[in-house]
Amino acid sequence: MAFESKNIRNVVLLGHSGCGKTTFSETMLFEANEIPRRGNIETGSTVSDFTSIEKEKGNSIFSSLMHAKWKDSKINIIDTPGLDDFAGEVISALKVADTGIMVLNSASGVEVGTELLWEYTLQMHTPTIFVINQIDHEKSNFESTLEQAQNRFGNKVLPFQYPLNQGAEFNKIIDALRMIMYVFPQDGGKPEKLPIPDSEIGRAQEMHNLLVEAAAENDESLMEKFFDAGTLNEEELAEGLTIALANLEIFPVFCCSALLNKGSGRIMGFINDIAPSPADRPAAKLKDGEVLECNSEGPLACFIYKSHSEPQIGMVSYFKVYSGILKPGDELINNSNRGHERINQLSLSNGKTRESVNELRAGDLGLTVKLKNSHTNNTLTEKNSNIEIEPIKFPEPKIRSAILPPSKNDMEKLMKALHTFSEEDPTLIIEQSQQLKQTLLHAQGQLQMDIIKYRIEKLNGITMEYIQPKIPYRETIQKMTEGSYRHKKQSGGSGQFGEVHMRIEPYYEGMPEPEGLNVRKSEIEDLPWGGKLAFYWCIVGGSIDAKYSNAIKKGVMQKMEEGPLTGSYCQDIRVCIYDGKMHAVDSNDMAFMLASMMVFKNSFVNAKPQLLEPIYDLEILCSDNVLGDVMGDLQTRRAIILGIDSDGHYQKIMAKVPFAEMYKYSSSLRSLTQGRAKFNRKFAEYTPTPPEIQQKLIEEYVEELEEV
Ligand SMILES: Nc1nc2c(ncn2[C@@H]2O[C@H](COP(=O)(O)OP(=O)(O)OP(=O)(O)O)[C@@H](O)[C@H]2O)c(=O)[nH]1
Ligand SMILES: [Mg+2]
Repeated sequence: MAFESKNIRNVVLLGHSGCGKTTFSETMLFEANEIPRRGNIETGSTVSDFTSIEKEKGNSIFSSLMHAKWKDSKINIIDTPGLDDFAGEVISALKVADTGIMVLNSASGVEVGTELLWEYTLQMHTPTIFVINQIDHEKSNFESTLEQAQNRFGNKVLPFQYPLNQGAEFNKIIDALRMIMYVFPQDGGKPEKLPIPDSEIGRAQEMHNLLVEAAAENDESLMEKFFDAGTLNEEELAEGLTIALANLEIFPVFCCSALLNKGSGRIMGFINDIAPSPADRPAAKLKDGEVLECNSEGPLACFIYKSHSEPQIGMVSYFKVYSGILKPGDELINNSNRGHERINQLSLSNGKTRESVNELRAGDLGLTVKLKNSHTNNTLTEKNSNIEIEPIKFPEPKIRSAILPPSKNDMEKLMKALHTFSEEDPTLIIEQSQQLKQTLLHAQGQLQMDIIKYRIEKLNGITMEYIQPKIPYRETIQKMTEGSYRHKKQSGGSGQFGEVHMRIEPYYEGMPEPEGLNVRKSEIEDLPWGGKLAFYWCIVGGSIDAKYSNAIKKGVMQKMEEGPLTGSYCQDIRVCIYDGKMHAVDSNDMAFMLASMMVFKNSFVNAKPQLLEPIYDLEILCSDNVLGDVMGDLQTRRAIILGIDSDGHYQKIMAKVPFAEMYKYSSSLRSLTQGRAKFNRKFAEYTPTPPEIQQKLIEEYVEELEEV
C-alpha cells in the first residue's frame, strides 16, 4: 500500500557516536512490529548495522534506511553514523529528512558531535526533536543534560517529559504534554498510564504551561484562544506544536532507554501526531533557483541521495520522490547527465531486508537497483522535464594520504574499488597528482581512510598501503639576475645552435616596465597552479628571430613546471629575453628551448630562490579541559594562533598551520583529546618556508635525483 505525502514522516537519527541511535532505531522497529525481536550492537544483530564491517566494528559506518508503520503514518527512519569521519552520510540523510532526532546520552550530556550536528540541522533548516537516551545508565543525569542542551541551543529547547528513578531502576516517565505518567514493565514495552502523583504535579504543570504558551505563540488565532480560555484544548495544542516544530520555534525534548525499550513508543506517537510530513515542509529548492512542491499530482522528480554497493547486488540507489508518483517500469531521464533510465524494481528497506512496492508517492523514500548511469546527487524525471533538485553540498576534505602503488595489475583493481567507494561516499576524493607524481586520497578523517583500506584488503584481496603525501611546495625568486646560455651541438650532419640572454626577476602586480630594455611584446599569464608568469620579448636588432619566441617560452614553462630547487611548480616570475644569437643553418626550436631551460635554471639559482609552503586555516572546536593539550600540540606544529573564542563549555581555536605539519592531524587530535575535539581546515595561502627547512628539502631533492 502506498502512503500519501501527508502520512509520511522522514526522520533522521543524529548524535555523537555511541549515544544509542542504532539501538533506538532497533527499538522503534520492534515497537512497530516490523521485527519479532530486538537485536543488539554487542552481537552485531541490529537491522541498521547490517554490513559485515559495521558488525565487526560495533559502530555505524553507513546511513541506513528503515521504515515502520505507526498509527496513520509510515515513518521512514534513517540511522546515521555518529563518528564525524562519516559526515557525508549524515549530510545526505539530512537532505531528504523532514525531522531530525538528536539523540543525547544522558550520562555524557551535550558532546562535540552534538554541536557539529546541530550546526548542520540549522544550516539545512531541519525541525529537530531531542531524545535524551540511556536513562537507565548508572550515571544518567537528565536534568544536567537538558540544562546543557538549553545553554548550548537556546530556550526553544523545551522538555515535554522527564524521567523518574533514573539509573538501573528507571521505569517511569512523566509526560507534561499529555499530563500523565507512564509506568513501564520490567522488560520494557507498552507502559501503563497512571495519573501524575501529587509530588510531581507542580513540576509537570509548570512544564505543561510552557508548552501551551509555546504552542499558542506562533499562530494568531491560537493566541486569541489562549487569551480567551487561558489554555488550549488537545487539538489546538497539537496544531500549535506542529507549526512551532516545523518552524524551528521549539525543539521538544523526550527521554527514554533505547536499551530497555522504555519510552520509544511515545516518541513514535509524537512523530505521528506532531512532526511535519514532507508536504508540510517548504518546497524543495531546485538548481536553477526555482522551487518544487511536494505533491503526488505534480511532475515526477526523484533525487538520489545515496548510493551503496552491495555484494551480489551491485549499486543500490536510495532516493526521495520529491514530486509525482514513481512506479516500476517508469522510463525516466537523468537530468544531471541526460541519460535514460528504466526503473525495474522499487523497494523499501529495513536494513538488508527488501520489500517490493508498486508505487511511491511524493515525499517517500525508497531504493532501486541496476541504474545504468545515475549517481548520488542526480535527479530523475519524466521526459521533457528539466527539474534538478539542488545538490547536496558535501564537506571539504580534512585529511589526505598517498597510496604506495602496488603491482600494475593490482593498481587497476585498486583504482576500480576506490572509485566505487568514492561513488558511495562523495567526501572521498581521488586525485592523480601530476605535480607530486602520487595517487592521493582526500577524506574526512583517518578512520575513514582505515575503513577504506580494510574494505579493499578484505573484499578485493589487495594489500594497500598509505604513505605520507608530498607537500605541494612552490618556488619563486627574490632578486633580479641576468644570464646567458649557448646550446651548441655539432655531430655530423646539421647541428643545433641557440643562445639566449635572459633577465629574471620577482613578478608582482603593477610592477614598472623593465629598466633599460626595449619591450617589443609582453604576455602575463595565469599559471594553472596559481601565480603568474610574465614573458617579455625585448630583442632589438634581430639577434634572435621572433619565430623562436614560442620555443623559448616553452623552455621557461618546462622549468616552471619542475622548479630548479625541489621540482615544485614555480610562480610569480618575470622573464625578459633581451639578447642572443642564432645560426643561419643550425638554429631551430629545439635548440632555443634547451638554451632557454638552461639559462632559466642557472639564473633562478642565483636569484635568491625561495621555497613557498602551503598554509592552512585551521579551526578547532574542543572542550575546556583539553584546550591546553591542543594548544601545546599546535605549538609543536609551527602554528600561529589567531584567536580563541569561548563558547559555553567549548573553545574554538583559530590558527594558521603549515600543511607540512598537518600529516595525521586527525588521529593525533583524536588521541590527544579522547575524541573531545573536532577540526576544519581550509587552504589559506603560500608563505616562505623557513631557511633550515628549505635547505633540507633541497638536499632531499638532490638525493632523489641522484637515485634515479
Ligand atoms: N545502558 C544503555 N546503553 C545503551 C542504550 N542505548 C544504547 N546503548 C549502548 O550504547 C552502545 C552504543 O549504542 P549504538 O546504538 O551503537 O550507538 P550509536 O549512536 O548508533 O553509535 P554510532 O553508530 O557509532 O554513532 C551500545 O553498547 C549499546 O548497547 C541505553 O538506552 N542504555
Ligand atoms: Mg549506530
